[in-house]
Amino acid sequence: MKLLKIAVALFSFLAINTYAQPSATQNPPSAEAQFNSLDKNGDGTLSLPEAKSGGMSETTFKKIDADGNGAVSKQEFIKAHTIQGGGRM
Ligand SMILES: [Ca+2]
Ligand SMILES: [Ca+2]
Repeated sequence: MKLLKIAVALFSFLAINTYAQPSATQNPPSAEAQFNSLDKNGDGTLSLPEAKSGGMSETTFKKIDADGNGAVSKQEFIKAHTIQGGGRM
């Protein structure tokens, strides 16, 4: 029965298509959570030793520290994360 095969193929195609629809509201929760886990003393900024203990290199730390005050604020951290996530380097 050829027709049945086509019907089955069509059905599974539609099923996959429906299933594969991406959810538009996908917010990566990682940036802020990562920052909080790195901020050991909870003062809202990352010092160089804190960043290093989290596996960050000094080069990366200085790159993320946009205003160069020697500490990475949550905004700076999230901003760097967003840029990396967007794939624009
Ligand atoms: Ca801190
Ligand atoms: Ca800074």
